[in-house]
Amino acid sequence: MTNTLSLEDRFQQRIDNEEKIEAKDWMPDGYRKTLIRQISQHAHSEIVGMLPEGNWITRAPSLKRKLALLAKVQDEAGHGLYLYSAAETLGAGRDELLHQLHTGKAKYSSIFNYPTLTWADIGAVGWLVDGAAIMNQVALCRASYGPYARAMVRICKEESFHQRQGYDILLTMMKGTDAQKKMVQDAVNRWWWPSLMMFGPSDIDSPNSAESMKWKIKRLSNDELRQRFVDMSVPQAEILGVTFPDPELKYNEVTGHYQFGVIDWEEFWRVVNGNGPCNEERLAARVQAHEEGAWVRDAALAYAEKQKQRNSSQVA
Ligand code: BYC
Repeated sequence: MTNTLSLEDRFQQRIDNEEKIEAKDWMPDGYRKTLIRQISQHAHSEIVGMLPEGNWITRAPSLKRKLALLAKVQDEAGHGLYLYSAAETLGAGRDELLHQLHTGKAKYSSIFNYPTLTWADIGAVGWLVDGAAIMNQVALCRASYGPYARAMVRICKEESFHQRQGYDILLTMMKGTDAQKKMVQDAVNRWWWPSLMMFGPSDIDSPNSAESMKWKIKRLSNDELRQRFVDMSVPQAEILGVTFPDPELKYNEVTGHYQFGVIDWEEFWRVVNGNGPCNEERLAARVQAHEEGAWVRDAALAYAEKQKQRNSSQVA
């Protein structure tokens, strides 16, 4: 029997059969474009995500806390690099992606446009922001595109350490003075809603979801992941002894889930569109770091050229 399936149908069949798609396989343009969009936004998020925490490395309260925070921030740089590499396998040049970030054309996670005001914010970021990131990224370990899925496995292992170091910071502070406990509650109040926004718009307002689910890039919808995150976080907050700033948050016996209040989507879009509390500051810091790092890139290129010349003269 001759195979009369179109390239698109055969591709979808591979996806439905849970086969991984690899860099050199045929793929529809839309699949490639969606992956480049999502992976590059994810890479940018890791890189910009270093800034709110980097701000506290010199002010960490002990040597151990400083080491853990340094390691976490370095991990995030590593995640950005794996993800830019995964985007490169799809034909997206790193220079072009960085140009889009530096000129404000590329999106990155809304969450990194909020300030880290106290040491408790570093705990809240680890617990809630990394917690939300893991919830989303564990599902991405099963994404249909091989290079992305494989990068996610290692990233998730590291994120899990990040979340625990954040929770540990908060647990320690909650055993401290009243002022420290107040600081923790204040940080949780400020990070809770932005963490829920990390999962993206509600499913009915999520234009990319239908195709991404069909292509098994996304396995769970924005709302499903957000609900799982709320269900996971409430018992953790109880152990910690903090509350979430949502009077409507309560357990629903019928659904078996915690129901929560309405997310301020106006705030979300304001931040996504460049008008959050720290958008300008974050972009300026990235551009400055890129410019100041030019000599490193030049030196690496000069070294690579030297190696190439040496190797070719040895062959000759
Ligand atoms: N912020 O159709 P939708 C980390 C955009 S870093 C900004 O649902 P999609 C960490 C979305 O891009 C964690 N924009 O989109 C690092 C789309 O715009 P475009 C970052 C957002 O892609 C350092 C439009 O809204 N994680 O872990 O199907 C320290 C409509 O949305 C956001 C990832 O990047 C947002 N929050 O679903 C600590 C995970 N949400 O592109 C921790 C990978 C939505 O059409 N990404 N938008 O112009 C994803 O899983 C998906 O891209 C999303 C959105 C679930 C985020």
